[in-house]
Amino acid sequence: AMENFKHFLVVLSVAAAAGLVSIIFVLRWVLHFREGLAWDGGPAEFNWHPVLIVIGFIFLQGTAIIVYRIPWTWHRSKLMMKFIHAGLNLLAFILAVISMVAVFDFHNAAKIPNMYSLHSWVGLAAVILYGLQLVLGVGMYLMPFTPASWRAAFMPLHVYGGLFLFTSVIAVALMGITEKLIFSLSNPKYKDSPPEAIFVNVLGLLLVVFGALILWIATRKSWKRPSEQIL
Ligand code: ASC
Repeated sequence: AMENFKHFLVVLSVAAAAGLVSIIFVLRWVLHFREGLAWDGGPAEFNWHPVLIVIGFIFLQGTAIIVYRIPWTWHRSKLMMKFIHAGLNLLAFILAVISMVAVFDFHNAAKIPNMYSLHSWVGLAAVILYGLQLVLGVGMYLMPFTPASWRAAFMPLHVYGGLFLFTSVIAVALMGITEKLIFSLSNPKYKDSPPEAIFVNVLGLLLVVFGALILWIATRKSWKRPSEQIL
């Protein structure tokens, strides 16, 4: 049991480090290499998009997924942990919506078309399905009158849906990063590997590592909340 706990701590620490360094990297990307952050219809408004996605849709969603696995929360009530899980996911959803408003605003001001790229199609689908997952999750697991049989029947879909959406969001972020580097690097171009290209490629790698570790933590049966290991 002690060995199990130590392994959990190591993986959680590396995941937290990868997540926090990703946030530092996306901030350095927009503040040092790009136009900074502002809400003015210009490129600095677009820059809220990657920043809010990495903080909300990736880091907070990843944290929400593994909150039930944290041993020092196991003395808290299940209901309290459900509120934290739902609250983090709600915050992630709100930040994802704001991050999309920043893109549409910037596109419209600069007369760039909306919703033509694969990044935008899969990304919008992910935000819509995430909203659906949130509404169904609250309805199923936070409404006191929902029958236990419905909760149990829906749980495999809720778990699968959550892991699928989290994985999809990371894939969509990698497409967005690639797009942005191809669009914005000129002289030297992306293919010439300027410092920004290398730096942002590393950001993409960090997002993959964070995703891989969250999925690992979420799928270890022996790391589940004790009352849940029987399920
Ligand atoms: C809940 C809850 C669970 C599931 C389970 C059904 O509301 O806290 O762990 O539903 O009871 O699988």
